[in-house]
Amino acid sequence: MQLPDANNIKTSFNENGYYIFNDSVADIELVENARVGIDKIRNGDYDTGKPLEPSPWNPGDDSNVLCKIEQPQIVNRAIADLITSSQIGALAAKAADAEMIQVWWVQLLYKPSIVFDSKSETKVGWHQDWTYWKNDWQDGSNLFTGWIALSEIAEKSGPMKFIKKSHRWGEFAEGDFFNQNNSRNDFRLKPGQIWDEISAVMSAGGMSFHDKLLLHGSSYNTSNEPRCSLAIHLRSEKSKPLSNERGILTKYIDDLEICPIIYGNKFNAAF
Ligand SMILES: O=C(O)CCC(=O)C(=O)O
Repeated sequence: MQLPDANNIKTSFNENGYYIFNDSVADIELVENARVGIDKIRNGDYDTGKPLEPSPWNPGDDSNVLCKIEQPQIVNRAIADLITSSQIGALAAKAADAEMIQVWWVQLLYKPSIVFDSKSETKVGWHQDWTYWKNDWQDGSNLFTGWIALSEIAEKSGPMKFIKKSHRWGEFAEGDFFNQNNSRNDFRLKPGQIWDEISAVMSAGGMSFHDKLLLHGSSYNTSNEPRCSLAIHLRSEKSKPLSNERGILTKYIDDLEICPIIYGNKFNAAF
C-alpha cells in the first residue's frame, strides 16, 4: 500500500475531523478472516468459548435490522487478530500524532440490505461519539475511531457520512445514533457552519478515522450485499478514564488482550 505522507494524514484529520483510506490498510487475509468471523458471531458460534458482551443485537434477533455487537474480539480470534494489527496502530499514531495507541472498545456493525416492506431500522442517526463516551472519559481526552470495512463500501451500501469540520462546532444535544429520522434540520448551526456531507466509500480493508466530536451517521444499504465493518475505538496517551476509575466503557482497558496497545507501549499509557 502506498501510504500518504504522515503530515498529510495529521493535518487533514485535524482540519476536517476525519481521514479516509480508500484502499486496504491491512493484510487482505486478516480482513477476509474477520469477515468470516462476523458471520460466525451472528450465528452464535464463539471460537474462544467466552460469552458475548451484552449487545443491542444478539444471535437470533431480526436479521433485517442493524446488527451492533459489542466487543466482538472477545469471542472471535480472527477479529482479535485484525484489531491488533500494527499497521492500523501506525496509521492511527500518525493521525493523532501520538506516542501510544490503545484499542479501548470495538463494535461490530452489520448493515443488511434494505427490505422496503419491513420495519428495517438500519440507519444510523447523526451523532457525535463523545455523547456516549463522556460518562467514562475525562474531558479533553484524545479519543477517536478507526472504522474498518470488511466488505466493499460503495455509495449504495449506506456508507458512513461525515460532516466536514463539524468537530470544531462543540457538542450537540440533538445527536442520536439510534434515531431513524433525525435530519440536518434538527441541528441548530451557527452562522458560518456549513453542512457538508462526505461519504466514506472504500474497498474491503479500507479504513477511516473520525474525531470524537465529528457529526456522522449513515443511511440505508440499497446494495445487494450486507455492509460489514468494525468500529475500533482508539485512544492516545493523552486520555484518561473519568476520575481514574473504571466505568462501563473503560472496564477492559487494563486487559491488553481485549484492549491491545497497537502502537508504542503501555508505559506511555495513563492507566
Ligand atoms: O457504521 C455506521 O454507519 C456508524 C458507525 C459509528 O457511528 C461510529 O463508528 O462511530
